[in-house]
Amino acid sequence: MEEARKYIEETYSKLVKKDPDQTEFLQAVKEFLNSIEPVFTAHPEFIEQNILERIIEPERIIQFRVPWTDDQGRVQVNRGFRVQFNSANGPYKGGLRFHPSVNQSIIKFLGFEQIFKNSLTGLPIGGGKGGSDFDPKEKSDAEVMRFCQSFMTELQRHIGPDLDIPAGDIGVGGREIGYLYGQYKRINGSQAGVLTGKPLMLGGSLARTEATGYGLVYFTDKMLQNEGKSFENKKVIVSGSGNVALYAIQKVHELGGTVIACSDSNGYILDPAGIDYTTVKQLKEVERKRISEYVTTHPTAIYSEGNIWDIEEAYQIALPCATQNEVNKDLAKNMIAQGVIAVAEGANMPSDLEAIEVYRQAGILYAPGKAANAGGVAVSALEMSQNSQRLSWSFEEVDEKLTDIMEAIYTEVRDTAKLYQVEGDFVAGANIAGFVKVALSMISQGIV
Ligand code: NDP
Ligand code: 2IT
Repeated sequence: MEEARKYIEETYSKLVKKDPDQTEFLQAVKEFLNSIEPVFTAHPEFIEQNILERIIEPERIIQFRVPWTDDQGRVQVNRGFRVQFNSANGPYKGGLRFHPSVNQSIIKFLGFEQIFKNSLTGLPIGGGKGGSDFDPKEKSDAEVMRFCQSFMTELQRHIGPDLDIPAGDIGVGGREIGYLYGQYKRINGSQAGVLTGKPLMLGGSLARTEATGYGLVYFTDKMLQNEGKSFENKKVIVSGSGNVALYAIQKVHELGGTVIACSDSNGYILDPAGIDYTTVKQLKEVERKRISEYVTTHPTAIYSEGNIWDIEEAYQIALPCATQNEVNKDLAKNMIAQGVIAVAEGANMPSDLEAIEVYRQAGILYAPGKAANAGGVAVSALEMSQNSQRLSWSFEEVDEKLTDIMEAIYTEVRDTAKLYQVEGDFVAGANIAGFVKVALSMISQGIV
């Protein structure tokens, strides 16, 4: 459809003029725009309503100073962000990332993808994201606490249980959410539902910690089953060793696969006997150490510096669970050369646009993050439900709901791709299915 193509191209070039330096945000928008052209034949009203230009513009961006005092008594200053991207489907929902690389472009790309991911869950949540360039590594608990208190002192005026509900992401886990929650409560009075991913004793949900990694593996399993395949006897590589990676490793082993390697930002470990999940959990979740330490208790494993996707070792399934753009064209080609048949993303945008093209050319199964890693935010939404009802569901109950949600997302993404005549293209399936719901919801609310 000529008109749609022109509309898409014009929208993108306007954005490039406005935000030329926001490379990650432009990349996420480009990936989205590249796949949604088929929508406009069925929905010409999306052009009349200028939905694209509206959806790529955040409803609101909040940026603030976060001053705090380190253990030496020096005053430090970080930058805080919250992007309230789209509330058509419900209150803004999305994590907070604490990492030195955080800037407006990164928070906007994450917030943008969150809109469609949250829409895919089928739960009533809009999209948002936030964070800071604060680096929690090598900081004492007291420093992390003082930082979180300062961060929340500003953020609290912009969020609320029916308005905007942050959670974790890179560098933000139960410890940080606990400190953030404590400060919110101190300023506002008790509000269990204002953050998710809370420690259990503060009203957190069972299975939230595991949800993203488990959900990723449930999704991947469905995708494999559809082709008559499974995790059974497959060799798998998982990048990262944080929250998402850890529980993905555990679930792959439960389903009969063997994870032979995982990583952190310094390097990777290769253990052909299978990565020992309990050692990684102890090292990364409890002791906050480097993955290189794994080899001290597992002498058969090898530690190497560099990118995990450079590994030359036969394996079949790749689960990137670390960070954006960790896989480029050459690394994607290397995956294919090692025999990879499926890539499913636990991280947000871990494959760059050229890597995605390599997967496509090779004809392998490829599940983009906004579909495959939606289990985390889905269980966050279940945490909100439990908080509102003053109930807490059992681990099994939450895990069962998570399984159903991931299956429903898989089916919707697959069937949407088929419906729009791009069968097997899960990028298009996820973008279109997520987008159409949000666009219709925006139109029903008028020009706001
Ligand atoms: P964690 O902070 O728990 O772990 C992040 C992992 O990725 C660590 O092993 C970290 O290594 C590694 N990593 C981080 N930055 C880089 C980098 N620049 N280069 C190489 N490795 C890096 O975060 P999560 O596990 O929560 O998040 C991982 C990914 O999953 C992110 O893309 C996040 O957005 C996404 N995600 C998270 C969800 C959640 O519920 N937590 C939900 C959906 C998606 P190191 O320790 O050395 O920094
Ligand atoms: O990227 C993500 O979906 C998350 N970091 C989880 C967000 C959430 O609100 O649980």
